[in-house]
Amino acid sequence: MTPSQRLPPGLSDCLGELGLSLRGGFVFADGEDAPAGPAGAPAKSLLLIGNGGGAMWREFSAWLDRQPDIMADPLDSWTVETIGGLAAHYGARAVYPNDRPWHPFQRWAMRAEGLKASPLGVLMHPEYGLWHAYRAALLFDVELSIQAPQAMNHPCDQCVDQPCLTACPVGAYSLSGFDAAACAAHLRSADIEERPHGGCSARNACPVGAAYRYAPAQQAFHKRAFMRARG
Ligand code: B12
Repeated sequence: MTPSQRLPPGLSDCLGELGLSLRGGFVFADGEDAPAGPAGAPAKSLLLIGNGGGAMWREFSAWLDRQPDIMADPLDSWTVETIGGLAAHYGARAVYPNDRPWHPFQRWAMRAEGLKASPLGVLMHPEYGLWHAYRAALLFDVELSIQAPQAMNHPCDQCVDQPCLTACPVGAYSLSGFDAAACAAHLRSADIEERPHGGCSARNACPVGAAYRYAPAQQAFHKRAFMRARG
């Protein structure tokens, strides 16, 4: 058996400077269908990187202001530039949520952090609520010493009213799933910038992690990206 190696020193601090954080990780089981690591063979370990709240937005916006050209997907470009650099430094291979074919980021997050899905499908975090996302995963050829996630409280279990399921003006969310077409059609007909929160009424109706709600500019940015993804 390969001895476990400690986590890359300084990685958390580097991520903190970008407004990001290490969101746990795991060691792939023997024979598991793992994505390729940096050497091309199936990776042994995975570390998940994400944002909780809007700290990343400040760093990203400052970077965007310095860019000479308009980009199609600036957040993806920023992420590849920053995390890609860290991956090279630490001998890892970075993969991103928008890579095709899609990697199972939510499944990885459930495993790494012990989170569960909210009724909206977005994973619920006991501290950040619905105001968090994943920006990259680092794949390593070595077995890292990674603690299993602690048992997490799942706030949706105690939420009787479930305001997230009734706040959407076009009923895009229901227990049978998310109607992305209805959401996109509504957004196209409304002026996102005129909404006080700039984004999704269902997500904003959730009381958990209210202190981490993204600023209206960030919410509107993600909504515009969603509309581009929907064509
Ligand atoms: C395609 C996509 C979309 C599509 C379709 C989403 C859909 N509901 O089908 C569109 C454009 C509509 C979309 C919208 C949004 N998305 Co999206 N999306 C993705 C993307 C790129 C791929 C999803 C996928 O198919 N993955 C491949 C499968 C194999 O991975 P998976 O982990 O197994 O995912 C599956 C499970 O999570 C499962 N699932 C869903 N709910 C539950 C519940 C339980 C209990 C279980 C077991 C499984 C399960 O469904 C997923 C798809 O099959 C992912 C990033 C990624 N690579 O995963 C982001 C991702 C899922 N999206 C994300 C977000 C934040 C959003 C939006 C809020 C963005 C916005 N501002 O509008 C909305 C929310 C819409 C919603 N409620 O679903 C985040 C979720 C973060 C989180 N906290 O959970 C992700 C992970 C991206 C990221 N950078 O972090 N998205």
